Amino acid sequence: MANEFKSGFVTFIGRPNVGKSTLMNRLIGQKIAITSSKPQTTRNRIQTVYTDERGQIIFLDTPGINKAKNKLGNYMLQVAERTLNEVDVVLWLVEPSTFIGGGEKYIIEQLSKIKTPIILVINKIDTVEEKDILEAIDTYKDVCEFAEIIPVSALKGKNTDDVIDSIYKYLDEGPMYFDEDTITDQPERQICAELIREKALRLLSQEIPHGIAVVIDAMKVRRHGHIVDIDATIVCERDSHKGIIIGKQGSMLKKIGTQARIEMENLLDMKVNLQLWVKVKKDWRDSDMLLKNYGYDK
Ligand code: GDP
Ligand code: K
Ligand code: MG
Repeated sequence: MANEFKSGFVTFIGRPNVGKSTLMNRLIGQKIAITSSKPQTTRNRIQTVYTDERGQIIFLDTPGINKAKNKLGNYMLQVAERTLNEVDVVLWLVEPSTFIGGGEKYIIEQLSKIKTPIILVINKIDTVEEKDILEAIDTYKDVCEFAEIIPVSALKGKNTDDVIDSIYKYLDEGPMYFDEDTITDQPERQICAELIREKALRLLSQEIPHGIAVVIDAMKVRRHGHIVDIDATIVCERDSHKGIIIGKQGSMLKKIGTQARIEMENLLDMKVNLQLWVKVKKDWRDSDMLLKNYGYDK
């Protein structure tokens, strides 16, 4: 019999900065460039999709499981607990340490209530020595019932393939939920806007970037040829900011555009013709209407 196609849902938990985003990018990044992405009904919970010949893994975001301080916190906690119970595998990321802090203890408490297989991922092993890894394993191995314990470096890509292999052990036969070329439910437009914002954040001085938003005005694939025309606007709060964003004879805007374009071409797997504009909208951050218009209505 041919191998069955497996699929299932996986969520990451772990303290801030333990490397969840880095690991997620690493796991899905090695495979595919986006050529299509369709919004789904469960969209706000789905983050990324990994597909290979064995099956499909959908990585979900879990709202933080920090102690609840108010009603909203309580609600988030319930959602988080439900997510932990509903997924097929939980990946818990920790640092290679022999100290189990308060943040970890709270997570352990939550994990003790669920029946989902838990894979302990000890991340950032590139920062310590072999013996420290062993000590960390020793520290953690009995705090929960783990399906697997995997030391990795998400940053360097060390042992990250083992994470995928281990996840598959705990998935059953299932459907292909998304096209094999889907890697995220985020619309391409939004990712392209974020790429421009990221470049602006990195290239501009401190004060301006917080006052900017990026809007994709148009995104059209040319009918013949492998090229997409993208028009985008950087919105800022002051005329003086506009001058800085554009730079001497357009030099700053050109830099932002070039860096963003290169990443868009990788992402879309197409040539990109990017036209960037800069507009001033005073106080856009205080205007519900404008916030909505710029995609921040959540
Ligand atoms: P998150 O808050 O859990 O999503 O953590 P991030 O993925 O944003 O990572 C936080 C920081 O840790 C970033 O500066 C990463 O570059 C760094 N980081 C993540 N994984 C590793 C790793 O394997 N080794 C090292 N040295 N740094 C890492
Ligand atoms: K972070
Ligand atoms: Mg993160």
